Amino acid sequence: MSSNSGTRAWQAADARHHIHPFTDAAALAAKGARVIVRADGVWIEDSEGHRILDGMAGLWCVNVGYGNRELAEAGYKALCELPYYNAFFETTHPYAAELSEKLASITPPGLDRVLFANSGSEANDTIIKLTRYYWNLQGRPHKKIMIGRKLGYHGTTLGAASLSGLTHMHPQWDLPLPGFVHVDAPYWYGEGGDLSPEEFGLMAARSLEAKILELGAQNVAAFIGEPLQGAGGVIIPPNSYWPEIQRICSEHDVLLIADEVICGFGRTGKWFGCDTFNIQPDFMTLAKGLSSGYIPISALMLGRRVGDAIANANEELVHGYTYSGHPVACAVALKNIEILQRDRLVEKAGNDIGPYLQAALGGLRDHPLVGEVRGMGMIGAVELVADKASRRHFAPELDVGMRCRNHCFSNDLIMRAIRDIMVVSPPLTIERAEVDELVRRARLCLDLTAKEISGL
Ligand code: PXG
Repeated sequence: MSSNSGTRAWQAADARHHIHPFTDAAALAAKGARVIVRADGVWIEDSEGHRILDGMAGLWCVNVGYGNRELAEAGYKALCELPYYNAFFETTHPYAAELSEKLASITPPGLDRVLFANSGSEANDTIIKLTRYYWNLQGRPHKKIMIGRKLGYHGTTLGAASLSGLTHMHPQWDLPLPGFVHVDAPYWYGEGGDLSPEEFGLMAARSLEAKILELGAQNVAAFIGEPLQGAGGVIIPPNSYWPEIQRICSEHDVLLIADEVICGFGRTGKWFGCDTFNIQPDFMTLAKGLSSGYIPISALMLGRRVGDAIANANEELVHGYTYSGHPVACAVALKNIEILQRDRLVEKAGNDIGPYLQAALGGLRDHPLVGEVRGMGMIGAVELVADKASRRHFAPELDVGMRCRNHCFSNDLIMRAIRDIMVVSPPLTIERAEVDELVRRARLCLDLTAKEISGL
């Protein structure tokens, strides 16, 4: 699959018929989308034969890297044996039963029950429903308000987008829905001013307490947060933040939801962000790394109090998707977890390739555009600023991050630009030489960006 005429035909078909996610359709149609035809390891290849270093593991999801035959074979075997069956009417299948048990064993203690869905958005939507149901079961039907955070990302269904605090996600759809509010993010580099990170972390956490008191704890159902915020700009909370959030949720009887869609399955250097930050949640959202993105599947883990309440409700749970716990998806997820365990990929993210990646990215600190390099495990961010000392950003209309991203794209490197924050989140299987190459290309693109903006 590599030819110029093929490229043009695919681009034309795509431009005419395919509406892309998070994309200005007309602008892309005028340019033509880059056609990705295959992938292996940390490399993707386009229809013109360019090999591109994928510093983002797709959309933060291909944790075991591309081209893993074992995952392909696990999916194929399940497709042959049991291509479909469901768990609606008194049936189950080995794949869902085994994956449920496996997830209960690898997630933190207490998270022993699971529901399956097909995407992070669906899983978070399901959590909104179960949160409502839980408080109804407790005889406290007024506890319904959901609190998310500014710069939080939880998906794009009506409910998940309402939880999200990236404000550009709301106006097109008249969101957020009633009953969804947002509090401060622990974004010290951008908003911490003269406070120390620890002071700022406490302050950001206490914006949750202030909001609960303002709304009345009797009306607040749950707080949702990503252990570290991914799509909001790789915001790593100061150490003071999560213990204070945990105290506040517990004191005010507010359920705590950890959205692990990006953090889960080794990304932060431990199995879950909750392990890294020592969080004890009532719900945990899993997707992406659960199957390394090879097939759509998501899961939500229930902590003891919600799990017990729902499992012992003695009535039908009126919820489910045709593809909840799809056998092929469960088979791939099971094999994926087996590979992560067998090849010690999470441990390596924590104490081998992860620290190597962080040190290599840290080498970019001396670049004139770079205000901060931060990261942990296999996630990293390079924040570009106009002035290092005062942490002053460029004017948003200069689109410095997008300019840098475009240079990366032209130089066969995928980095994600979030505002002026350049993000990497490569497969956990990336090798040291590939990390070096990633950082070499990143520096080149930072140079090109600096040159471009100096001419503006
Ligand atoms: N929660 C978190 C923390 C996420 O990062 C979702 C939920 C939603 O998952 P689904 O499977 O419904 O997409 C996500 C997804 C980006 C980007 O460019 C990030 C995500 C998805 C697409 C793009 O940063 N995160």
